[in-house]
Amino acid sequence: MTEMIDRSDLERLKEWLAPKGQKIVVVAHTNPDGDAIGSALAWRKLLVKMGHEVCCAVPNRYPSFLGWMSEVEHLAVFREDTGGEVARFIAKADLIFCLDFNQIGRLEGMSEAIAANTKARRILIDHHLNPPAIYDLQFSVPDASSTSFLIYNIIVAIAGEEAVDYAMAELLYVGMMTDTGNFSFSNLSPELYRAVAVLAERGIDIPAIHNQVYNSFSEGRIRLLGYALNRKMEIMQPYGAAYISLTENELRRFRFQVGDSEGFVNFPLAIKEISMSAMFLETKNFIRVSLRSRGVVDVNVFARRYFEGGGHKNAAGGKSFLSMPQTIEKFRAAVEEFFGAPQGEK
Ligand SMILES: [Mn+2]
Repeated sequence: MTEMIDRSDLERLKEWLAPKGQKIVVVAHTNPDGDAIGSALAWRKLLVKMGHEVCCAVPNRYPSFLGWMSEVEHLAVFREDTGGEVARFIAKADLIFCLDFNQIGRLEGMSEAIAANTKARRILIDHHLNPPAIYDLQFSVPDASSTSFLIYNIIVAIAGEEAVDYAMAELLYVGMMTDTGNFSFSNLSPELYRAVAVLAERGIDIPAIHNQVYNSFSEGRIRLLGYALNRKMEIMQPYGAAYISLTENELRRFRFQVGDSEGFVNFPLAIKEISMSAMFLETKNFIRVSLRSRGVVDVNVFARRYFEGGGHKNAAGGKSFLSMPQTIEKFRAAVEEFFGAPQGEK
């Protein structure tokens, strides 16, 4: 794993971090998940320990099931920062770290604040495919199972294993656990488990973390899941594809909170014959498309080709500006084209 991190890039990073007291922004993506928050807050903590002034921010609020995490009080929410404190900090920043995403356009209003500071160096630490060539330094490792795993390796390379304290261990574990589907996806490596062993040595309570993240649904969320699977899941049997659609009206009925539908897209993949799953979530301005797959089915390619998005081979996302019925129609036609002849006839 450490060999995935370029030595000379690492040396340059160390050089840039050497002068103490710099103003540093650490930003993670919109609709922050466990990996975004875990990696950003762990990295923030190391930078603070190194003597820097750090502003760690995300564009909008994280889901409530992540609200228990250590250090989460140090995470600013740009959309709720009515005093403009975060924007002022960004304007004066020396370094800007972008974690767990690579498209600056994914940052809502924060995109402009970051673009406006033309003197700051921009550094990418991320595991999504195809980063744009806008960074002064980039650690882009699509093979890494999470950004938290990448950050772990960078922290160890810069400051040694002993720099990882209890809070950082907890944060990084959440990121590693959530981005690997609780250590079940295809990108697991022996190095990941070695990292987890170090985190476990810090005394983190793994069963408690698991409970906080996976067994903390609200009543509305579990009822919405039941409704989504029972009433809204459609299966395209010949292609091994499934999809779930949820309109704003339906979400309102279940008192939808941000993050409530997180992970729903994975459930159809629990059906033996299904190897690709999609979810369409209606928001005010567009329909959010989430895609998941198993094995060789590449939803990154699918998302790029049909839904103005991308991501990883087995987990990607995109957008649709059509109505819900039109979006579904487009998806069905896309599946037929993408898979060609129905599976079994090939
Ligand atoms: Mn991630």
